[in-house]
Amino acid sequence: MSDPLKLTRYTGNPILLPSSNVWETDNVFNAAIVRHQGLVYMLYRAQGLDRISRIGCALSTDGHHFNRLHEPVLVPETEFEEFGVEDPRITELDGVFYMLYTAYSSHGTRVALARSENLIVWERLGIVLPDENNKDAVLFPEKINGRYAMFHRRMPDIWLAYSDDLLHWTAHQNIMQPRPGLWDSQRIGAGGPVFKTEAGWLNFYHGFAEEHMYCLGVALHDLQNPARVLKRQEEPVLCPLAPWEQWGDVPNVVFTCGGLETEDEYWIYYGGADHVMALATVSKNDVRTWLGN
Ligand code: BMA
Repeated sequence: MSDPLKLTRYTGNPILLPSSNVWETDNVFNAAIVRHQGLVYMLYRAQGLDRISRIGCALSTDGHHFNRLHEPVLVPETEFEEFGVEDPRITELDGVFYMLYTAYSSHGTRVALARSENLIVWERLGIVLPDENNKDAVLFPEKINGRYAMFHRRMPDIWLAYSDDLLHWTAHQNIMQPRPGLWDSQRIGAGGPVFKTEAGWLNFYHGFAEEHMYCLGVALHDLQNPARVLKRQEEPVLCPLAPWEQWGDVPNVVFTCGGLETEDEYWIYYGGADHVMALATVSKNDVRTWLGN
């Protein structure tokens, strides 16, 4: 048995802080990450003094240094978004970007879908899981057996569902549950879009335990049938240890909504303490070693 897989923090963390823009003076966190036309786009959840979540956008050439747009790209509009639009996860399918996000209102939390061709102008497609409190939904980067696939979260578990049009979801399956006594003992939720490897889909997910701590973990899902969890590490890959992860708006939180694949590494972007954005990486060699165990 080799050592457990761990993420390594980027030394320049945190990589995005709140700014003097009124809609993002308090917190910038839980961002989707996408490569597009030679740039890295970070679409992050932002909160100002009104505590309403909006989605801001920052751009980078190297994935480390970001310049932000001064206006948010998605602001609450519908009755389901009264308290905010939260935790975007973006997947590119056939040249179109799809964002699943949490619409939060007095109705509760709903999974909503929007589409864009440039990551700046978004068109709402609606609530995709009506009449249920749900969040942490993320689309797979390709169809599986001819259908779109997504993870979502029915408390406290990760679920899988399929669709032909991205709007109507069927074949819901409960595929992964919290593990008593471990760091993910209370509830779990998917992270960003899964990464494809020869061995399966790599899923960096979050888990929450009694001590009120959010950590990140890793699981591997079968390529043809992601409901089959082939491997799931007992230890977390990242827990709140750095000051910006332990102290912020909500203490002791690392929470991911997206990452990037480079030639040699996976880059996992995450919110620290619901307050800032940070980055941690893992080499593909280490992942291969972990897969071989
Ligand atoms: C979850 C989500 C995340 C948040 C986390 C920790 O329920 O709301 O946006 O980062 O709690 O507060």
